[in-house]
Amino acid sequence: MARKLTVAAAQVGAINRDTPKQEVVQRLIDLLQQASFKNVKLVVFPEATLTTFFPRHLFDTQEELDTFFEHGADITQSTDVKPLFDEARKLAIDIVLGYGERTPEGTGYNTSVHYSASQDKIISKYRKVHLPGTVEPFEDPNAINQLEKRYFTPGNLGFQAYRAPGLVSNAVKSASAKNGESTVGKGDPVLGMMICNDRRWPEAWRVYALQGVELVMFGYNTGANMAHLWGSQDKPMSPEQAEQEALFHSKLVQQANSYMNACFSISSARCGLDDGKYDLIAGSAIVSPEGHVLNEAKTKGDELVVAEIDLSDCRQGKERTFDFARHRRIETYGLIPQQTGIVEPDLL
Ligand code: CDV
Repeated sequence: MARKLTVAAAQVGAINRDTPKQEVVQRLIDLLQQASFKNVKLVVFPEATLTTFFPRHLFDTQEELDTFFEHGADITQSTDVKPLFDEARKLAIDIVLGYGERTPEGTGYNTSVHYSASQDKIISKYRKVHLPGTVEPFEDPNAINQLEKRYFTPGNLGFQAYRAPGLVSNAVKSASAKNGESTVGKGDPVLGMMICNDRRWPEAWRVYALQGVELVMFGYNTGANMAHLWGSQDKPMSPEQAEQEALFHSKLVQQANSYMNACFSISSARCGLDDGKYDLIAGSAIVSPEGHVLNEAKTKGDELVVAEIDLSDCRQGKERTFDFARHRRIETYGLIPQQTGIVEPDLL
């Protein structure tokens, strides 16, 4: 049974430190309107979409830092961002949006939400688990910092898959399921959100895949040249080589994990040259469960990347190549939940 829908990554180009949120939100609305012309039902925006990627900066005051976060329990009511949710409702498009969340208790999270247009509410929230970078800035004043461990607390919501209503036609609902008949692969889409660095960790994908995930969605801010954070100090690369390498790894993890977990994926980049000097890779892409790139960004600016996907294409991988129930051998995977770092075998 075909379960088709048209989806998009809304890639967002340069945002400077002093760019007002209202200006960014207007750009996001423009992308949503383009999506509407192409009959898109679900749009994925990047990680921390609303501002420049602020964890690269050290702030003098908490007050200034707090301007980069959304406050309050419900982002759909946030004054600056409400027009985006209003437009999504009007156009009947679901959106996945990344932002800095400051909870009423004062905790900072790197967060993503799924707003359902048919329900007119947030139906799922994810808080980034794998926070890269450092707490303290690098000593080298020319280094580009990644202070996520300073500004955010690791996500406390786990990798919770969920279903989104109103995206595919003829979805089987619990009330209409016939007794004794399998409903696997027939209901509303099974979705999962991640954020940026999470995409490099196979455990995150596998936890979703164990819940039957059919589409994984994530935004990212990936530096094009982060010499202090990754790569070899002994084998320095040119900025061009470093960007190619970063793009290669981004595609590699998306394609490989989509294939190994038999799911579609949508990645959405915050990209371009922030403040004329902080370079972020582009490369937003929609990938199939067989690991093929269905469509990808051609620019390093605001761009909508669209593809029609058929969720029934996940069945081959889930029922044959990666039929977990028949082929996984959990009695041999004990180290995964027991150990964080590497323990080598004893020396000979
Ligand atoms: N925002 C990120 O999580 N960025 C990381 C970089 C800094 C390692 C990433 O995985 O792309």
